[in-house]
Amino acid sequence: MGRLTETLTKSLENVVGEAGLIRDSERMQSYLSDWRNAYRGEAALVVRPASTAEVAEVVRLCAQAGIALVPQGGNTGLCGGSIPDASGDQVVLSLTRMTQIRQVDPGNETITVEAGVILQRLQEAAAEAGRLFPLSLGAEGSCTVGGNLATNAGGTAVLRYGNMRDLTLGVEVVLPDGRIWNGLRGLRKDNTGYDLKQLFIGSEGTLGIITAAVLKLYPAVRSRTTAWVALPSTQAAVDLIGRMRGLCGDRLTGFELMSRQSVEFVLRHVAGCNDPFAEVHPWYVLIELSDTLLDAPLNEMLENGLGEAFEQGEALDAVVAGNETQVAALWKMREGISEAQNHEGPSLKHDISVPVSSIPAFIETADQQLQAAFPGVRIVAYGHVGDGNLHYNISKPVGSEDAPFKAQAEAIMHVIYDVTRAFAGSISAEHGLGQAKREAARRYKDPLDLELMRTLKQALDPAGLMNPGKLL
Ligand code: FAD
Ligand code: 2HG
Ligand code: ZN
Repeated sequence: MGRLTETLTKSLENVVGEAGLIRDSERMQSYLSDWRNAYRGEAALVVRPASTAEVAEVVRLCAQAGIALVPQGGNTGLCGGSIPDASGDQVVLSLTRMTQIRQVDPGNETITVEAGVILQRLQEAAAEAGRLFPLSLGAEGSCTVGGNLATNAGGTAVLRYGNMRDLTLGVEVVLPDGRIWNGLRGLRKDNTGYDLKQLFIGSEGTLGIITAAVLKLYPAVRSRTTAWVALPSTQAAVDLIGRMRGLCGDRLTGFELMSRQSVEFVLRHVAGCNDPFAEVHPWYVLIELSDTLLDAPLNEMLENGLGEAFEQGEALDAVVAGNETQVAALWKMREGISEAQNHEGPSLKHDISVPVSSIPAFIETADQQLQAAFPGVRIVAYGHVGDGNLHYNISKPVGSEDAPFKAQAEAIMHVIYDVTRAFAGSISAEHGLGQAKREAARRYKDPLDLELMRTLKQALDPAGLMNPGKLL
């Protein structure tokens, strides 16, 4: 790897202007660690190009000099993928100045946006056009389209609309040598060979810099109903989602599972959250139904489904939000878990997926093995039931110190990932591998998967300058 020289810095400044370069150590800090402070690195420079042409020129100049680049969007990723290493030789390439909404095409039901557009801004732009962009996740006020694409983000509406891969028709990418690949096609049918865009989606910045994308739009939602339901078990959650799907079909747009431990953390740490029930229950789900029709009879459907669930013993208690404020309050309890867990000391995150039907057995097995091997650790299990995606996170035992708990992190991870493997699951459902799970992937992924991935990496980035040390 090369090192940044004063001459190259000057050349980069000529490309991006003074506003596009950060050299000052204090101003650089927010680009060098993630929001949890779980990962920290150093950088020679932060470059913030404002157009695809500028990105291409920055990449070309760095490639010539052998300088490694770390693409970064909103820096909300949970696996340290956007954080440079400790060498201080890497350059952070931030896309946050690329914020144009290039085109809204209602006839084609598409929107073309640049990589630095914040997800929430994209949702708003879709709404302004009378449409829905359905990707939704807790970090939507800060994460960017480029980061969503590079991690193939999921979130809370995947059961109805799919993840970022499913929502994308085309991408524009600056390749590791600085050439611009224009894959910005808004086509739903295109069988002219390999689907190249899919290579870049989920590649976590290791194959090129995504600069723009053509994304699918959906009809706007005009009716919505949201409920918070207490359940006796995780099997009840699996039964209930099947029941609600049978009754409501695609109107089921959210089904989020939370353990009591997760909810307790939120009640303790997130201002304005209150338990809707007087009694304590072991599990909860947040159910959302939505429809494009105004005044769709969603409450009736929900009540029918819940009525059956109460009869079958699947549900123990339920509240239905009566207005938008109550809807927001219920979602805040769900979306607040990640932040709340930070207040309980270091959290070990395991973003796993198993077949939906295996969720109860997975949780039972992992709980038993963990409690036997690491007595007192607190299991914070929650997630997106419809996708089989659990955030099976762990907090340290009450009253214990951080250091001995952190020392057990790898052993805890192996217990959880061994159980995940036993249920034919994935060790990263939606957050990616980044630097956090690179080693785990070597242990848990098929060696041939890894070999094929290395072949692609070698073909596209032979010098290894795109986000080295991440994913592979
Ligand atoms: P960053 O964190 O900046 O980068 C993430 C990765 O993408 C890095 O490897 C980086 O190098 C690469 N990258 C970024 N931009 C580009 C680009 N333009 N070209 C190439 N590579 C690039 N994720 C989910 O899937 N579902 C959730 O429900 C969810 N909830 C979250 C809740 C909270 C509170 C938080 C903090 C995070 C959550 N996430 C969730 C994590 C999620 O991955 C990110 O929020 C988001 O997708 C990353 O976007 P970003 O712009 O912040 O990317
Ligand atoms: C969520 O679903 C996110 O809330 C974050 O994916 C999960 O913090 C986590 O572990
Ligand atoms: Zn999630």
